[in-house]
Amino acid sequence: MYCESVKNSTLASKRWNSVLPHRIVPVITPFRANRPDVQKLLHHSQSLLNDGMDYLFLAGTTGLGVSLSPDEKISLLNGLREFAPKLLLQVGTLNLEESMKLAEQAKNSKLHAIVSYPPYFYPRISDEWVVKYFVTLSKIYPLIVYNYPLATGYDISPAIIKKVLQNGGNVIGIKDTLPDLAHMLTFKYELGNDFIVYSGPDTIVTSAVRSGIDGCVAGSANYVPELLVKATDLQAKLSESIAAQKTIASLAMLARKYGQWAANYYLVKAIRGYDVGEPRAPIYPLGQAEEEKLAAEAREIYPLVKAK
Ligand code: ELE
Repeated sequence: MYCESVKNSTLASKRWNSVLPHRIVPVITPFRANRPDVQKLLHHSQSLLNDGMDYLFLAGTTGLGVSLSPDEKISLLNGLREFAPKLLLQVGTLNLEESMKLAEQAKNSKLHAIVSYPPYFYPRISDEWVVKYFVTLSKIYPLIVYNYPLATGYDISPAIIKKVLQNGGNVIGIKDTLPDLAHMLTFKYELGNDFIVYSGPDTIVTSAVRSGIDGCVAGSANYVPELLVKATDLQAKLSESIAAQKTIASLAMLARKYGQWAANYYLVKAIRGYDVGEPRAPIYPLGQAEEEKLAAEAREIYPLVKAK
């Protein structure tokens, strides 16, 4: 039953022909004067696809998706229409009707798949409600569950996914953002090899793909996609992949030091040499001095960083 739903899904049927692992970038949403700048998004997205990314994940955590209105999310989709088969959209919100509309929009736009957090913020919600939520959304369009317990307060287990599938839901995979490879592998072991598992943390991409995880969704791909490709290249020498992984981890740690959700924007500018606007409050832009210090520190870690 579950295998059938996986095989019938858009993502899975493409997956049979596409080369694993998948490199997915949770794209930054560029803002200008507090509004999404779709032109900058388009330029950044094209550039990331050119540099080896297989899919673009819109309105995720790095994309500051939870602070976007439904219309703004749709404006991102419309701006990137030409890449529809390569797009994933985060549709999870605290308003189910709104999430369902986004899922419908994803379906109409023929996106690759939708992605969703569980209902977040409310402590102690029952598994039954989480199951209902995912069943509802995945009946509209094939769904990848986004597990990020640090942010949502809720850890998704293989048992929850099984219940969604038993209730007619079409969950085709999970994006697991926990620095815990064993947790990711449990989904593979319990749901079978056809169930897609993507690794979320930037710091373990090489270990993840070398262990049979299907791909990575890495925020650092916004500024070093070439390193994500190297770190996840199963044909590369392991020592080369590990070296790329170490640099990614150092840059991701540097981003955390400055506040990663804002720092990501400035790392794109410092490393890739073009402007992706700025974040939106409550994620605040870095000041000029901080931006320069971040760029200098990034240059120490990754000498290819473009001098301004
Ligand atoms: C990762 C986050 C998590 C990527 C998104 C993503 O941004 O939507 O620092 O490991 O918690 O889940 O970047 O970052 P860390 O999917």
